[in-house]
Amino acid sequence: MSTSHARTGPVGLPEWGRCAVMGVVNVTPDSFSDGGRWFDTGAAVKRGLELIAAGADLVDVGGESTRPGAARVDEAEELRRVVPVVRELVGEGAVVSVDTMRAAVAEAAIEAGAVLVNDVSGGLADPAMVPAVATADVPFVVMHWRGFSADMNSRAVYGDVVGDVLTELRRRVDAVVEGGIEADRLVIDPGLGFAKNAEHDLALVARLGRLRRELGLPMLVAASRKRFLGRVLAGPDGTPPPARERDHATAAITALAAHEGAWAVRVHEVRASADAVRVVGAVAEAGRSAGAEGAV
Ligand code: PMM
Repeated sequence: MSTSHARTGPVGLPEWGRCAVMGVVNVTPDSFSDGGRWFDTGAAVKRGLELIAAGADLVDVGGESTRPGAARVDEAEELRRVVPVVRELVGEGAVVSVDTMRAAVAEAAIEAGAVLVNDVSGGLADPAMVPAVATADVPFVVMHWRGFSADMNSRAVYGDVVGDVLTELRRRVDAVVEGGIEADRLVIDPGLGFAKNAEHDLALVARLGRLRRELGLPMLVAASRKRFLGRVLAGPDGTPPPARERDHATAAITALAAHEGAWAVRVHEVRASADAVRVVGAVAEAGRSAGAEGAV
């Protein structure tokens, strides 16, 4: 496995020179965090363009909900939801990634202009995925995943969550490289909320820098509106705020992720995260200048 790259992101995508902001376009009736608000093509495209206007560097289009307990959508329906939205957003000049576990959907989205495949199963759900991405030669997100959403909560069992996620991700990265995807096309993702409880997610966020350094690959962090943030923000009676009231908390994770050198964050509301990334960049720059002054 390759462990270092001069680039900060995967080969095949623009270099943004800072943590990129990926805006989420869920073309689903049942996503846990935005509840189907962007379900038809026109509304989904409009949402994608709004996210770009708010500062998104790329948009991630998905047609299958992966919220805990979610049932799978069939392939024809997923294609129907995703492909026209990808095509229209690409036509508007957007950099588009496709969030899918299916090779056929990835292929159709790439054909429609998508330039990144974001597979939450890291190629495990569909054996045709890795060969399809290898052939298309596009960047690929390998997320830590232990099984489908229907029963993933029962798989949230770890000895040492950070060590176990590292080991399992490393194994997956080796497998996809073995399967023909170039290592410099890969992005890793700790898979917050996937077969993980709030303590697991927080422990992983606390060690983002270690995950990035030890795997030596660009890292995507997708904490946006997730349950662990609801747990952190819960009132005295333990009731978490609804998903849409977790955007400030999401921006806090963006600042931490950017500080730890994440390649990108995946978020539902872009503006606060784009601002957080700019602030982290300005502080880093000031730190470098202060360091240089100190050296004079
Ligand atoms: N989480 C969701 C969907 N897609 N992709 C990546 N790479 N990482 C994630 O953690 C991830 C993802 C689920 O969240 P949503 O339903 O709010 O989009």
